[in-house]
Amino acid sequence: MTRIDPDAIRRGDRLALSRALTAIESNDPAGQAALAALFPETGKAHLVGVTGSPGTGKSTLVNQLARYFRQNQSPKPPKVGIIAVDPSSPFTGGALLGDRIRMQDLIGDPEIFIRSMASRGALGGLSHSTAAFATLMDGAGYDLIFIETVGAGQAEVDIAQLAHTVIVVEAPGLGDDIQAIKAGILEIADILAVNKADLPGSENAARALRMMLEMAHGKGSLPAAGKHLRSGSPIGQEVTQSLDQGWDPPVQLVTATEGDGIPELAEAIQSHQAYLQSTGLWQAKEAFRLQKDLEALVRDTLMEHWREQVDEDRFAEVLTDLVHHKLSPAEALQLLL
Ligand SMILES: Nc1nc2c(ncn2[C@@H]2O[C@H](COP(=O)(O)OP(=O)(O)OP(=O)(O)O)[C@@H](O)[C@H]2O)c(=O)[nH]1
Ligand SMILES: [Mg+2]
Repeated sequence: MTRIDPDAIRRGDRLALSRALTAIESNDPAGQAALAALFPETGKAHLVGVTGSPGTGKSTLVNQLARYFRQNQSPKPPKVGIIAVDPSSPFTGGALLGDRIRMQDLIGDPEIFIRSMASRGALGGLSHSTAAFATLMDGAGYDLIFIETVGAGQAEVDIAQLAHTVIVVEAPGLGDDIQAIKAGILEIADILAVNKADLPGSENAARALRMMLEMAHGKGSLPAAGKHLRSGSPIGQEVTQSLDQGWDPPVQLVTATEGDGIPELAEAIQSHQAYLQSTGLWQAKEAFRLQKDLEALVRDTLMEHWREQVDEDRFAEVLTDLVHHKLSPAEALQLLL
């Protein structure tokens, strides 16, 4: 086990933070030890998820937002952390390289910390590691943390659970917008950014999204911010039920490459934060995420303990009987536990 000094992370030592993140990724207990030491001081950072189809301009957008917050927020600009989650790294190595180049102009700023993550097989899964990354950055004093994920299946559900604010990035010419909406992307969006507004079709895409939103958030439905809190969390339920004022996800046109629309997007991010804090949803989201995170961790840990204890031959035997339909899954479970 490597030794990582939590005080160094607190002081803003980037190398110490970097080493802690690496330890988390590789299941080195030093990572969790650092996290445990910092944990009491965390829970302050605003976690902003940025998700959407590949190539919509998420990295370019995050780059611009980070710069904007650093340059235009007085008196004290926030320290900005960026986590680029890459769930399928063997296939998107090129994209990651692109991210590095695009994010290059942020690198000179000592108050911006960028880290990409390609973690599989970590206890608690990818979302657990992402949460741990965010917590460590929070402990290192980063006030605003962007988490970029490619919106594909589970990843977008995970980001809705982790982030306080979810920005869904769309772009014209990437196929059927309705398709993206079907995939549940509207469910999780607190803010919709239609990027590449310099290209034809962006106005139409924005209009289509606004229409879909109006239908989805019509009378009687829950506000987007509370939606994914409904299931499984008693705390979330209480808060969403007591909400008398909802949040209407804005649809904003941006041209990330030029910086057009970035100030408005930054403002929407801050309004959403204020909304969460004034309604109690901020705490509800935090509680819900910690609950889900703990459950995933318990599940993985129990599974690991069980695999260590179960007799390999016995397991193979039962599995063979299951495959040959001599045992039902429930009977197999009875024999193994
Ligand atoms: N025309 C135009 N191109 C843009 C804009 N924003 C980004 N791009 C281009 O779109 C491409 C993809 O941008 P990225 O920022 O890497 O997109 P991404 O969503 O992070 O991509 P992945 O991480 O691979 O999913 C790049 O070539 C950008 O230069 C924009 O506002 N207008
Ligand atoms: Mg990217």
